[in-house]
Amino acid sequence: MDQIKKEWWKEGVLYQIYPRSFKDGNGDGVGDLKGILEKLDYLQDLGITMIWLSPIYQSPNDDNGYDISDYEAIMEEFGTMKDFDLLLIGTHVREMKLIMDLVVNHTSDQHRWFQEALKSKDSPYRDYYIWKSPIDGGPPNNWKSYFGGSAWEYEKSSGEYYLHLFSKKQPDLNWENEKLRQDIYKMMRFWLDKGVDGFRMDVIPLISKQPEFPSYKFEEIPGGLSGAYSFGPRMHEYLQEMNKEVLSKYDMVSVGEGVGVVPENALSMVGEDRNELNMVFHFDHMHMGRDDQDKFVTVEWELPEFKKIFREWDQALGNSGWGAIYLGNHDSPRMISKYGHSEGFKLASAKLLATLLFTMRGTPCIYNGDEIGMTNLKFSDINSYKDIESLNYYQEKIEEGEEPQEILERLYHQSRDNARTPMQWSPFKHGGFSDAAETWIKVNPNFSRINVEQSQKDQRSILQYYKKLIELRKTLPTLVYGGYEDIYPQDKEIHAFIRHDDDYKLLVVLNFADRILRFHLPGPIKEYPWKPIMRNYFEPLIQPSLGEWVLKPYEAGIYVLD
Ligand code: TEU
Ligand code: CA
Repeated sequence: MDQIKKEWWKEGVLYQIYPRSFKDGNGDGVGDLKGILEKLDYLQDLGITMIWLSPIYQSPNDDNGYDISDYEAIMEEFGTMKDFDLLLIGTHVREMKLIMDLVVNHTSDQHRWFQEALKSKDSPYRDYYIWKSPIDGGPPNNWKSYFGGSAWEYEKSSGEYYLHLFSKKQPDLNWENEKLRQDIYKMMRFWLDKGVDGFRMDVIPLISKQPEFPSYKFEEIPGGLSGAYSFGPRMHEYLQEMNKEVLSKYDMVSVGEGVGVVPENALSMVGEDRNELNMVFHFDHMHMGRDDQDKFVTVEWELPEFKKIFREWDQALGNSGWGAIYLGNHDSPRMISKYGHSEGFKLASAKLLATLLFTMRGTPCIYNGDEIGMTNLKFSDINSYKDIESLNYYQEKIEEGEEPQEILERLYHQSRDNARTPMQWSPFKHGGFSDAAETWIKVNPNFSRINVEQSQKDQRSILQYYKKLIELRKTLPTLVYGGYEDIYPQDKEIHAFIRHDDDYKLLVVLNFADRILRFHLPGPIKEYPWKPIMRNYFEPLIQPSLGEWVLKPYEAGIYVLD
C-alpha cells in the first residue's frame, strides 16, 4: 500500500465557526469578529489547529453571508478589515490556521458586477452571469432552486431570465467567462497574500453548467438537484486552472463542499495526482435520515447504512485522496439530535459520536457548539425562524394547504436554524453570547445547563472528553494515517472497527443502542488482549470471558492491542 503523504491539514483538527452566532463582541445581538478574537484561547485550549469561518464578507444576508456583495470587504455587522487582521494575527500567534469560506458559484444580487450587468445587455459584466431568453413565454428549462421554486428569475427590463441555483438574490456566476475566472483568482490572492491558510469552497462542484442547459428528470437522477447540477463538463478544467494559477502557489489547504460528490467521482477532484483540491466534505451520511424528495421529512436510518457510507468513502479516498469527517455543520440539525440521544443518554451518546469523529481516517471537523452537546431548538412559530430555506419551505407548504403545526414539526427536526442558535458560553443572559436586549435569533433555553462555563468545571463533561480525544489523536498517528477496517459491518447496533499501522492496532467499539448489549469480538481478534485507552464510561469494562464484552447504552471505547 503506497504511503499516505503527510500534511498539516491531515494531522490537524478543524473547527467551523458560524460567525453570526458565535460571540457578540459589540453588544448588538449579532456575532462578530471581535467576539471570535475573545474566544481564540478557548479554541486553542480545546486543541483546535484550524478554524473555518463561514462567510464574513460584505453581504445583505439574504442567505446569511452566502450571498456576497463585496469579496474584499468585511460584513459591517461583523466588524472591519482591521478586526479581521487582528483575528488573523491572534489565530497565527496561537499556532492555529485560518480558513475562509469561498463562495464563487454565485454572488449577491447586490454585488457591483450584477448591478452593472443589470444596467445593459452590453455591459462587460452581463456575461459574468447566466442569462437566457424566455422559451414559450417562460423559463428556459425546468431547473429548480435548492430553496424552492424555479432556478430562473425574470428580469423585466431586459426581458431575459437569470440563473440562481439558490435564492433569487444569489445569481450564479458564469465560469465560462475567462475574465470572471481571473477576477475570482485575483480575489483569492488578496486573501492568501494577507496570510489566510485555506479555503472551504462552497458548492464548488456546481460551477460548470451543461452548456445546452437541458431540462432534467430530477426524480430519476441519483442525488436529485446536486446529482444533476454537479460535475459539469468543465469543472475539472476550472479547478485545475485555479490550482495552477492560485492554490499551488501557497502553503494552504483547499476543501471542497462536495455537493454531488460520490465515492466513484471523489478522487477525480481530490486525488493527489489531480492537482485540483486537497480534501472534500461529502453528504451521504448527512442526507441519511431525511426523505430524498423532501429534505424536511425525517425518515428512520439504520446503523449498517451509516457504516456502509463511512466504509465506502474510506475505500474510495484510500491513500491518494482525503476527506473531512464531520457530523454537524450550519446546514444541518445538531448532531446529537440527529444521530444521538438528546434526552436520556445525552452525555454518553454525545461522547460516542465524538469518539467516532476523532478515530476515523480523515480530518475531523467540529461544528461550534457540538463540543458541549448543543441540541435542536423547537420554535413555536415560524417568525422565530430566520433561514431562507426554512421560510421558503414553510410558505410553499402553507400554499399547498398543509397544517402549520405539521410543517413546524418538520422544521424542528431538519431546519438549518437548529445549528444557528447562538453559542452557549455561560448560564447567564443569552447564554453569554451577547449582552444586547435581543439576539438576532433565539438562544436555546437549555443554555442554563448546556454551556461552556459549566462544561469547563465538570471533568466528566462532553467538552472535557473532546479535549482528551483531540489530545489522543495528536499523539497517535495511527488514528490519522492508519488503515481502517470495519469488523462488524452488518450489526444493527454496534459499530466496531480497527485502525492499524506498523506501530499500533487500535480497536474502536461503539454501542449505538440505548440498552446494554453483549458484544463478541469476531474471529481471530477475540483472543487478543485489548487494553482500554479511553472510554466514555468511568465504570470498568465488563469482560465476563475473553472475547465477550457487556456494553452499556451508548458505550464507546478505544482499545489498543496489548
Ligand atoms: O450549501 C450547499 C448545500 O449543501 C445545499 O445544497 C444544502 O443542501 C442546502 O443547505 C439546502 O439544504 C452551501 C452552504 O453551506 C449553505 O449554507 C448555502 O445556503 C448554500 O451553499 C448556498 O451558498
Ligand atoms: Ca455584534
